[in-house]
Amino acid sequence: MDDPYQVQESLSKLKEEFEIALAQANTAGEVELVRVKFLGRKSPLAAHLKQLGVFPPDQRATVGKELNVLKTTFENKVDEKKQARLSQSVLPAVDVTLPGLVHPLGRLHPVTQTLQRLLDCFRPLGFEVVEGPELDYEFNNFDALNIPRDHPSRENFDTFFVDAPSPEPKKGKLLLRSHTSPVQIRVMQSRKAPLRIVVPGRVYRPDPLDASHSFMFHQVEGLMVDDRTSFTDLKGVLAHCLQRLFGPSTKVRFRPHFFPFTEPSAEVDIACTGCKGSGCATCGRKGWLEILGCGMVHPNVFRAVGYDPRRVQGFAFGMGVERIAMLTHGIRDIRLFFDNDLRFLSQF
Ligand code: 2U9
Repeated sequence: MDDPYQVQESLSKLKEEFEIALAQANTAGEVELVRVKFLGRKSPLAAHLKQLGVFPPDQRATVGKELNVLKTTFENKVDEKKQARLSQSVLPAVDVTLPGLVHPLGRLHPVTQTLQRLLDCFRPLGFEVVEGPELDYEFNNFDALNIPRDHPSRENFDTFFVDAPSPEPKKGKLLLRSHTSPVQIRVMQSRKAPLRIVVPGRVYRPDPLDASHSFMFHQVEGLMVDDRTSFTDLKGVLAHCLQRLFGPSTKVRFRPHFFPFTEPSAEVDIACTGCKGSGCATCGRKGWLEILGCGMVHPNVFRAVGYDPRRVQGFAFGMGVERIAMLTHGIRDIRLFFDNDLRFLSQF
């Protein structure tokens, strides 16, 4: 394009295009794009400036001047638009009379809440809270608890064995504990009597999943060992805690039962919280709800940990935390605890 008139025509078209593009640019980013398009290294204006040399010297000054005027015009208009956008984006004044933002608070899971309430019943009676590994040896989970390898009671504690070599083959295979009792075994192996401990934690059993069974659930177990500890102590401690949990007038009954690790053993019921004993759907018309199991520690358990059963006596108990949470809140399906649905969880 070596004709100054042609250049002038092209520049006035360019100016028109520039005006439209700048008017349509609404954000700082869009204004910057207009600047690059009309003033950048690859812009038509830059191309014209590069071609100035094709004009004879007398025309070159005129065309050059026109190009420079247009360049300055573009630059000024882009700057103006940028300034205007900056002054518009100043934050609006804060209305201090508006109510504050409410930040939603998290809460403890209903199983954790129940677990803490249970532990709080035993702490004031001198019971220390102890935790231990979820992965343990066959010896600690079964043998030390008077559940020998061929004993039919072992079938009640169906087990997840771990497919890995045992670091201590003398203690048997590795497994996911089926109750928290192996922790009490570990405590007795490492400490002398007297002992008062409560042991909370997850336990694992390969039960098919249904409304009342989960392959993982929580237990609280307890153990008291002293030179003289009686079934009366056991009844007193458990009745006190159950009445603290379910109300001072809650009726408690002990039914004879069998556990390999305690002798004598009992299951403990409370009068149904739904019907107060007259019979309803919650208690299956029995009037009573089974809450926990307990008994006097079997002499073989003391022998397995190196305690002398002629010198010490003890009681033990165990309960399922989900079961107690279900009874307390009238929850009919254990799976609700593990679905992590906030519509359920935020009710507690
Ligand atoms: C040691 C000695 C004895 C713990 C006990 C129970 C009775 C019991 C069940 C309740 C419902 C397990 O969660 S559940 O399925 N537990 O009935 N547990 S006595 O006895 C022990 C523990 C450790 C050294």
